[in-house]
Amino acid sequence: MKVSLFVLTLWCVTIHGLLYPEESETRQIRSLDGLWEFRLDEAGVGKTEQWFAKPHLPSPTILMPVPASYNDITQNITIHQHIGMVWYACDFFFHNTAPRWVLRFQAAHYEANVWVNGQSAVDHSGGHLPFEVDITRFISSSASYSRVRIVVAVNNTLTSTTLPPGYLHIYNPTYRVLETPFDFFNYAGIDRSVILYSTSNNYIQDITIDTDSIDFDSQHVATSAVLSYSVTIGGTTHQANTLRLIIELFDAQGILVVNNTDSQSRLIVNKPNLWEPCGMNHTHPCTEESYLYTLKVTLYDDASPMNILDIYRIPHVGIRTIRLTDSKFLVNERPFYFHGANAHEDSDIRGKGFDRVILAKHFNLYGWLHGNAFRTSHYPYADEFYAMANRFGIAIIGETPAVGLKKDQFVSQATLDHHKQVVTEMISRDRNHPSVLMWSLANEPESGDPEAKGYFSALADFTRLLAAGRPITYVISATYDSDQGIQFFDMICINRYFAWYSQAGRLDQIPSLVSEELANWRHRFPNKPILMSEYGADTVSGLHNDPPLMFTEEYQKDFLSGYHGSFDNVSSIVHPNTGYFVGELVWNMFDFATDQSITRVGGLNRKGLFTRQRQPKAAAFVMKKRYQELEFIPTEVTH
Ligand code: GCB
Repeated sequence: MKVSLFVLTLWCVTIHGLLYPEESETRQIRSLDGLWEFRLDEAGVGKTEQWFAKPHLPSPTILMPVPASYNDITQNITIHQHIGMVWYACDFFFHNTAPRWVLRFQAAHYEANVWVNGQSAVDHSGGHLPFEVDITRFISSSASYSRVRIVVAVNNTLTSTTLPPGYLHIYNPTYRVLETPFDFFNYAGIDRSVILYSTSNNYIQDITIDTDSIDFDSQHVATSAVLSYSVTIGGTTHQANTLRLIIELFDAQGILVVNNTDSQSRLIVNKPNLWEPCGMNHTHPCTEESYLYTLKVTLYDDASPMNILDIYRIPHVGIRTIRLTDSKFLVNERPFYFHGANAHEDSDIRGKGFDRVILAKHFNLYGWLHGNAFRTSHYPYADEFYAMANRFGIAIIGETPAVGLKKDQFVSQATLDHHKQVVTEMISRDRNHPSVLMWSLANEPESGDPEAKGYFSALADFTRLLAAGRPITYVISATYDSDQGIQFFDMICINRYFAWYSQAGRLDQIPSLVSEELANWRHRFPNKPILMSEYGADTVSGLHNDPPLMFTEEYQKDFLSGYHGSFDNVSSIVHPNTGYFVGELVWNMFDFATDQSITRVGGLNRKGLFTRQRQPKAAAFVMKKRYQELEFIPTEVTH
């Protein structure tokens, strides 16, 4: 089929997914990661003094690794706790070997302004999602190579309308404090990779792919699946009448399964291999790979035979369905029970900086723990986390950076608009990942506030139109009888800290309090499954006491175990007919950095099953044993 002009003009009004930069026969990729020039701009004068137009940033500059948060790279406390603007710059030789070049930042926290060769190229607000700009126009097209300078100003100041919000208090010129209504350090800088990639003038701009349905036989073997897809073309329009597409789906062995030439259509896959979360009794262990297909899209120009313009592959197409009943979370029509631990993008020295060493260790520890799920608390993670989760069958609850919302935000149209923008960017980026099973739109808003009702009603209505087949939720700290917003969502996710933030030290109180809490939520919302999205206790590695006292390894073990009986009593897999509880996620997988405070020894939240250096505490072995046992609970097919 011809790619219509309609499709070509549509991209002007649609927000596209910013396809992950993949190398191909037609696309070159160049990493700009490395040591960049860096300096603070404490006086906030860089823009008026036009630092972006100078051959060097004014001294003093230091070398700063990209990607990394800048805070913990030096011994300088001023850099560690800086609030405001910082500047980065890098020069490189650019070889003019393709018609179109795109500069992409995988993320910069929070507000970023980018100049290329002294000219303003792109601005972005929001610290956890990618942004990119076509920089071809800034570069000489006649020379075969040229020197290019990129300058980036990054401002980490949070305000009442950023996500997450923050409040700057200026007590005097030397005493400024950024109050952050959330419990993690506000790491900042260019903390994910910077990439330059090429395309042709006409190029594949966006691809979406979803599993519409799967047919099963009486043994619950999948007999066929229907996938729907859509491809958007970007670029100059003069060739539109002669542009053509080929869409091909390959299996894991690289064998062509099905193809099509429409820009938007359906693919029927016979005897599909399904993507499944690991570690349920009927699937693969979490150390083995889940089944993935590859979608290859080829764009070519019919007017010039064999003129291939662009090739893009999505290497992680998973065939699977998601369906909620009033008491179960079904994946491929089998009850799925989330079990694992949430995390932060956080590690020594790097802060939030993306690092493949940390990524690989994270997933190896997940396999060791037999965890099959985590929430991207409290913001969208680097794309590479989702790619690994697709591969190993780890379920993800993708979360926005809306943590710590209260009345100030609920009454602000600017916040709601920005929240919608972030939801749109997150879903556009992550919708093709089979691992993403649900969207969480916020963490612990003050949802007992009457103003929360209208805010979350509007946000839920907006998100449903984009949700790409996933349920939506937000994570609740409010009480069951005060929450105003979750009525508009599909699932109840609650964070509870009995015997920690309340009933301190009273492990004996946990079972009755947890059971009562779950029963109360169920009573108010009999049609929504419930998940415990956080529970945990700070634990200083190596601190012991018997009987168990708070902060000891013994306490963490007994604290976590204390919750499990109550979970099992209403579990949707232990009690398929009466259960409604669909999962448990420990807070936290690793100790992580926070602001300094009297409750955070050494500036760390120590609720990790593992230390920040990724070594297990005693409770990690308790959780590993429990998760291994959970895998053997047989689950019943629902159709
Ligand atoms: C929570 C928050 C999380 C905190 C945690 C804690 O409820 O969602 O961000 O880190 O409690 O340890 O206090």
